[in-house]
Amino acid sequence: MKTVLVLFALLVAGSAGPADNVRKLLIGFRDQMPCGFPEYGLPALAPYLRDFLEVNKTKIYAKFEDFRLDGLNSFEIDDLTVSVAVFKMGFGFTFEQLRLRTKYDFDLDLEAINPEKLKGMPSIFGDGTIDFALYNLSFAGNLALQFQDGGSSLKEFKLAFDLDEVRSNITGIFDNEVISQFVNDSLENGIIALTKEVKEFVNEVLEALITPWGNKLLKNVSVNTILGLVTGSIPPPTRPPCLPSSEDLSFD
Ligand SMILES: *[C@@H]1O[C@H](CO)[C@@H](O)[C@H](O)[C@H]1NC(C)=O
Ligand SMILES: *[C@@H]1O[C@H](CO)[C@@H](O)[C@H](O)[C@H]1NC(C)=O
Ligand SMILES: *[C@@H]1O[C@H](CO)[C@@H](O)[C@H](O)[C@H]1NC(C)=O
Ligand SMILES: *[C@@H]1O[C@H](CO)[C@@H](O)[C@H](O)[C@H]1NC(C)=O
Ligand SMILES: CC(=O)N[C@H]1CO[C@H](CO)[C@@H](O)[C@@H]1O
Repeated sequence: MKTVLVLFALLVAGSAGPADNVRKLLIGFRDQMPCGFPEYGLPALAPYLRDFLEVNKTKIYAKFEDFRLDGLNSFEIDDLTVSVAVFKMGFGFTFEQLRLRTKYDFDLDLEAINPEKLKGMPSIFGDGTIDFALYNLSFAGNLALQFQDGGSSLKEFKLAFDLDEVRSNITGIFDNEVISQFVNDSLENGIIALTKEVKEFVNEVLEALITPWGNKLLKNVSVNTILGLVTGSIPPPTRPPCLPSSEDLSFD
């Protein structure tokens, strides 16, 4: 019975292909980012502002004040393929500009993280300001969904990132101007030259960070909802127009 319904949904989906429907959803999401998604408990994301953020664990202390991230809505969709039959999607996004500014206070005890391998390593600390921008940060990858208990989750999630340019002005690293200058220079000139191995490591870290978050989001989303959104039989949510707030992306 379910299969018949699903096939029917596919047949009546009309002329717009699944990739077009997903593209529309993503663009609707992007346009709404300056206003946020109160129905999902998400605040405004472009810019994303937090007065205060603090992490205080045994190995790491981090505090951020006047945290501001601009440009989350600066992404373009380069590529999108949707295969409804196997619930797979391929994607490519480019964030034209992302800029992070914040006051920070940071202390990371390297030795405590791995007492054997990092024995004798000094802790990494700093207290100052961060102004950091990324240009043309792109993500390409694919995902596949699986369904259980009326919800869904990621069965597969692969990601590869790339980057054109970095600008960095972080002050107060080790409380030392020369070291801060050195780190900024290394970030600006070193990240782009990242070796394949380092990139693969970063990709894996990103996959590990995003997967639980994605699964949480998908937990209550049924196969029928996904099919409805992808085939266009469930129209994207309509919201009052969201006027973009002023973003400040120019790095001085
Ligand atoms: C972090 O937590 C520890 C233990 O709970 C506490 O002693 C310490 O004062 C906290 N540090 C800061 C900066 O709040
Ligand atoms: C970002 O990509 C666009 C399009 O390829 C290009 O015109 C622009 O110069 C790039 N920006 C940087 C900072 O490399
Ligand atoms: C770096 O940040 C500091 C502190 O905000 C500021 O005084 C300085 O002008 C900035 N330098 C550059 C090159 O942007
Ligand atoms: C999923 O639904 C259950 C039951 O309705 C609810 O308790 C839970 O908070 C929901 N989880 C998410 C992530 O929305
Ligand atoms: C605080 C600091 O040293 N900022 C420097 C970081 O590096 C860039 C690039 O060399 C400089 O422009 C900043 O002044």
